Amino acid sequence: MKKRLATLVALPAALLVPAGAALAVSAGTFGAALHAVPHDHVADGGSNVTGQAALRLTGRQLDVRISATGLTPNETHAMHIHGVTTATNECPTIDADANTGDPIDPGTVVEGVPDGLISLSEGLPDYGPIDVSLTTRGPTGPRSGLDLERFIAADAEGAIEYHRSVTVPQDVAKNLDNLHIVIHGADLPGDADGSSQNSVFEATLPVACGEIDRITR
Ligand SMILES: [Cu+2]
Repeated sequence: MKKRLATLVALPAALLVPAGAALAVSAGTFGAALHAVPHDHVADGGSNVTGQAALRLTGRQLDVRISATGLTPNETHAMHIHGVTTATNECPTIDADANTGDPIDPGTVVEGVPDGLISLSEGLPDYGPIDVSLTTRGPTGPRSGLDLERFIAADAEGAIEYHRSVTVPQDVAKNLDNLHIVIHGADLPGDADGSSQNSVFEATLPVACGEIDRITR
């Protein structure tokens, strides 16, 4: 009887909470289909990374599962949630290949002449800054964005299966469906080192991108 009374007392209090406050705790499930970032197939060696992400949000806790194939095998791949939280962002199209001579492009770049690749900085206007670094251990903030040794390595077949629960900033939690997931890193045929890890350009090259959509509340 005592318990029931407590419930009856609690109910009116709940009704007094303004409607908007119900959204204060962000929650729901989200998904993203990861598609290859458009590149010239000669320039990127035929890279074709595809995958999917499944996200479950409870408050600021985000459970992230990502599977992808087609990655450079046996190498780590930086993965981030990107985007300006106050705007809807899109994955870049090949039009982003402006070759404005950004410092991350290789020495062979001819300013203004597209090289068939969308570099990290060329893609940034479309998919925005790093919001969350999907590392395997340690911090997950933007400053971990290029800590390659803490990102997942693809297996010998070029596949990844990532799972981690991360704490995300409030504005990321609230605007998750404005944002994207981007996977980086490709060994390009333009050099003979057989690795993406010796060059910032290759290690950060966006290879797959997927816009995050809400599935359930
Ligand atoms: Cu990124």
